Amino acid sequence: MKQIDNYPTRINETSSFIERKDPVAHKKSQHILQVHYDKYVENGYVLIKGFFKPELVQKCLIESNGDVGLNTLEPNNNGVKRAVSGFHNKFPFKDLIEKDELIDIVKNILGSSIYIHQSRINFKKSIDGSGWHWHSDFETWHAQDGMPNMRCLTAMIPLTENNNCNGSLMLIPKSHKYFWSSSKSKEEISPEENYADQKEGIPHKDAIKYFFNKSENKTEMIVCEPTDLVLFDCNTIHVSTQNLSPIDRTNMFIVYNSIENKLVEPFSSKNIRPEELGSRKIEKIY
Ligand SMILES: O=C(O)CCC(=O)C(=O)O
Repeated sequence: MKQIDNYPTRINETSSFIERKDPVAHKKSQHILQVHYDKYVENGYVLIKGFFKPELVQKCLIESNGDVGLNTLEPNNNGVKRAVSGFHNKFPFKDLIEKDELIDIVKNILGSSIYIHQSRINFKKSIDGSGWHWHSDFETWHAQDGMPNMRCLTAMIPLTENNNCNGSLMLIPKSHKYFWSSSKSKEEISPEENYADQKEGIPHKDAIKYFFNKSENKTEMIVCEPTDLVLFDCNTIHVSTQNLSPIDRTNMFIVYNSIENKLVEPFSSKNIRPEELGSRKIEKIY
């Protein structure tokens, strides 16, 4: 039976907005404060200070420099490593990713058992590390990976300081409530190319203005430090600019998906992306 496409994208000649059809959260875990849960539901993200032990975060930072997964290079051919993905079964990363309280929070928000759709570290090297344009992760995961619905979230775990000048993540509060359906691309772009340097699924200026207006013209830069945790919904619109500071900025991103939202055929792509970018094997269910 063909899966219903609740969020068609990269199919039509023009772009449009679609109201979100899925709940943002199902339940509050005992391990998250009410104020944090409410912020997550209302804004589509929340910053929780001091969630992890510094020693473990430091260990992950050190290990991230080794050969831990599928490497992606910066798009400008400078040979600099942009990201690595697919390391969630390896130590010491596994210890952060499987922290009981985190798993419980995510399972309650997503309202089911969960598995890891993607694990990645973005290196954002000093000066050489480029950024990511405005996008909703779900738009890509739906189009290219066949993720049916918005029942997925990302835990961002800063391994270094994220400050005002090293390309910290910026999000548009409340943008998770609407899906921006992208117009069809005029040229064929491979999934690998689009991952290293996103060209498809980037909302145009007027779409960004629309999201701004819905959020009372706000964006929020997430200034945070190692030991903090940022949770953001799969459809929250975000951007991340180049790191022009003299110090590298390294962040880990763990994408948890509901077991009731497993990948099907991509909704708008002929190719299946590598296992490291969109897991189909599901080695472990939490
Ligand atoms: O590294 C960052 O700050 C965010 C990158 C991003 O937007 C993404 O990987 O989807």
